[in-house]
Amino acid sequence: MDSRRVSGAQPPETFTGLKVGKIQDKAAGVKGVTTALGHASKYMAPGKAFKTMFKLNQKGGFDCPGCAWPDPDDERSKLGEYCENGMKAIAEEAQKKTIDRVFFAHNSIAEMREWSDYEIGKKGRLSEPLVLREGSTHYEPISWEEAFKMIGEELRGLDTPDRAVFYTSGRASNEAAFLYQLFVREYGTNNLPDCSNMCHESSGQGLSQTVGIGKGSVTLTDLYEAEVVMVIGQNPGTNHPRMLSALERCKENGGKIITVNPLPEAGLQKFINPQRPGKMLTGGTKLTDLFLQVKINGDIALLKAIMLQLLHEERKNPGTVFDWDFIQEKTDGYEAFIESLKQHDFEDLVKASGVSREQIKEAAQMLKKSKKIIICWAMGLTQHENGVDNIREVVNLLLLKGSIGKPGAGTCPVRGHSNVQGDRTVGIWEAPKPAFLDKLKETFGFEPPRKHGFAVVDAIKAMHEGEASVFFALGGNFLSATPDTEYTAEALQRCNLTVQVSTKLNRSHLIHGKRALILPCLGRTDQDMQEGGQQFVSVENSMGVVHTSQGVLTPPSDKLKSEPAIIAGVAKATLGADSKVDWDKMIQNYDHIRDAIEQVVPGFEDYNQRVREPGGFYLPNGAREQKFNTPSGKAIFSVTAVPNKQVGDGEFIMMTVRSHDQFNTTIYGLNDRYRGIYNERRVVMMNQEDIVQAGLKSGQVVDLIGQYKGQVRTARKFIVVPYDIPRRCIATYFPEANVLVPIDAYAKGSKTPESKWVAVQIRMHE
Ligand SMILES: Nc1nc2c(c(=O)[nH]1)N[C@H]1C(S)=C(S)[C@@H](COP(=O)(O)OP(=O)(O)OC[C@H]3O[C@@H](n4cnc5c(=O)[nH]c(N)nc54)[C@H](O)[C@@H]3O)O[C@H]1N2
Ligand SMILES: Nc1nc2c(c(=O)[nH]1)N[C@H]1C(S)=C(S)[C@@H](COP(=O)(O)OP(=O)(O)OC[C@H]3O[C@@H](n4cnc5c(=O)[nH]c(N)nc54)[C@H](O)[C@@H]3O)O[C@H]1N2
Ligand code: SF4
Ligand SMILES: [Mo]
Repeated sequence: MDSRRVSGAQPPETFTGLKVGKIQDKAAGVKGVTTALGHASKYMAPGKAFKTMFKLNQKGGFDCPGCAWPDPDDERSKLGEYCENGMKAIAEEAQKKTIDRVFFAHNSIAEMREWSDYEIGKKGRLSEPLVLREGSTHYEPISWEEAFKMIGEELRGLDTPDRAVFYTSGRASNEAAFLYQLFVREYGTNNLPDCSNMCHESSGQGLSQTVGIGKGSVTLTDLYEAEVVMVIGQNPGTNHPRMLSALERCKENGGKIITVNPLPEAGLQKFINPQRPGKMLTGGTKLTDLFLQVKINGDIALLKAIMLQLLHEERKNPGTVFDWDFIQEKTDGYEAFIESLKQHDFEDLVKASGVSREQIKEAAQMLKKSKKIIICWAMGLTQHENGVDNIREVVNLLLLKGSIGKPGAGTCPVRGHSNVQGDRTVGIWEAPKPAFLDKLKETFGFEPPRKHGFAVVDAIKAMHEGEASVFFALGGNFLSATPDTEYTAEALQRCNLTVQVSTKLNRSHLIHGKRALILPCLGRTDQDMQEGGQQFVSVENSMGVVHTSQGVLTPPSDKLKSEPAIIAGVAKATLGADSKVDWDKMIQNYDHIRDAIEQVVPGFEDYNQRVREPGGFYLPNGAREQKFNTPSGKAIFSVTAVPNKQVGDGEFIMMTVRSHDQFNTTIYGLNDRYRGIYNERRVVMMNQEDIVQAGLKSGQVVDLIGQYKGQVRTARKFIVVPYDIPRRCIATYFPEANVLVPIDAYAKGSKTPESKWVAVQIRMHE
């Protein structure tokens, strides 16, 4: 299959000049702070940089637009609660430069498609609404009024609302997200795919089935108090940097850390806390006590091997390893689970995991004595065919130890986008629960659609097959974040209208439908003035705390609208006088939106009052109190199979990961400092012995070829970098390698694309 069917859908193949350095064994420290400040001062006005830094993640300040890691409930560092990557996220958003009609008149879409993602991101903030008219080569200005009218007419003209797709990325606030789903459901569809479909959907499914809530159960304080924290399939040093401070506190309290990863990620080995100067002098804290270098997708085998070992110890000394009171009173399915576990051969599991028998036994020893265990995870577990089972297996281990719903113990899926969890809480979901829809109906008096809508993969297919013809995105970069880039590009191009609500230019603006709109919005750092005065929004972090976020900077252009205001504009133009919602009132003062959320979503009682308390409030969480919202009211042990996925001869298992200099598809820079890879993203990390065996050399240029159900996908021009990674496993960066992730390869039960398991061949590039 032609590797580039849609021009400019993938980033260009040009190299930027690889430099390979040492793999780092520690994270942050002075280097982190200076890098952060360097970023801030390069792209932001100096006053702005400091203003934002000291307001970031402070009570009453704004929420970091980076990841969803929570802020401490108690005292917050005077030096600022931020990290290197949080500062990069802000510098990226609060750029001095803007782009407007002059820029777009100069640069055709065809020209912009040739730019790298890094270049695209550095052009500046979008500053006025833009339209691409049918057959045109350039975006041109359009008034807000006219843009809303165009969308309204297109949506009203569809034979069914189900022909429109409404995507959300996880940066949208609770207020924007609630209003968006309200509009979409009043319009008549549940087609609300979101980035979560590609992210923690497997966690949501796995946790709901077993402990009755699709979110984690722990708080930050629990992490400080845990006896053992397992960090599995996650790279916090890069993706959740302030988690390292929490792990440091855990260690200081005597806790132990086990990490499970195919790569020895820097941050997990050793951490120098930049916000504790005293600590910096001592060389930092060693975080990981035991590193288990698992094969890609060897986690179920590993967890089963550990549990088999625990069972063995429990049999030797009954009552000393498992928490029998908890198992008997609070769980279902123990017997069937143990029966199935016993069927596995320990040595087979050892082999399938890729970890040594001695290390597995050591892990079991550490867990055996502990009563307070937390397991943290992210994409290394969720983005697999067996992603849901991975989570269920994690829960099995915690249940055996009674390690959930008590201090220092529980589940900790670490969320990605800063409000992805809140978006789901307030209704962004293609598969809403009937109770939620009933409440919408009761509150607003319209009949919400009951049929489930499209998740991300289904939405792409529907557009590709002509079943959907309008694509609307509230944030994100759909083209580059989704799997099977060329296929997705074709899908978007088949739409009649594509609309992107965005802060910055990205590739999804350049691969568009027959007509396209860019609607520029305020970002987290911007002040949001409405008729009722300056507004704040609210977000929910990874641990279920809802708190405010209020921008501090003057917006880069007076032609920007807030996300809620854009949604209200589209809703009015689409639904007209028939709408049951007073859209103007909602926007006049966001307290009205919060009042509506309070009426519809349980747990938001006195929302407006409680969210104004410094630090916000915790949402109810049954699992945190051992109240499991399952049909039996008990937590459920699961029987899972060891994945039996093999690659063919000469094939490798590829995982796509983030570099240290990116936030998803936003490329801040070209370095992956901790991994010692500089100035290049088109690399493939390979085991040295595999390189030799395949007749390749370090620095060689190769093509990656995926064969899936008879289809061939190619990603050309990647440079071989020898790396400490298990045999037959390779790693590339997302989004360069997304073209190789087949649209039909996704997790059973959650439809999360298998971005961490792609079978590929490696060929010398000719
Ligand atoms: N700076 C920065 N911060 C971010 C993001 C970003 O792009 N940049 N993205 C945000 C988002 S949306 C998300 S979802 C999170 C993502 O956070 P992570 O999940 O930490 O991100 P990934 O780079 O996808 O890394 C996955 C980790 O899992 C490991 N891994 C891969 N396959 C396996 C496996 O089969 N088993 C095990 N045990 N490990 C495996 C990889 O080696 C890697 O260390 O970060 C959020 N925060
Ligand atoms: N191969 C592979 N693919 C993956 C992953 C992987 O690990 N491997 N990870 C997946 C995961 S975990 C996720 S979450 C998705 C991410 O998918 P998305 O959320 O769709 O992607 P982002 O790159 O985070 O979106 C960045 C864009 O959002 C816009 N933006 C930024 N801030 C704002 C804002 O405040 N408002 C609005 N309206 N727009 C804003 C900017 O225009 C920016 O270009 O990607 C997934 N794709
Ligand atoms: S850990 Fe995440 S939320 Fe916290 S400052 Fe860093 S990027 Fe922002
Ligand atoms: Mo994510």
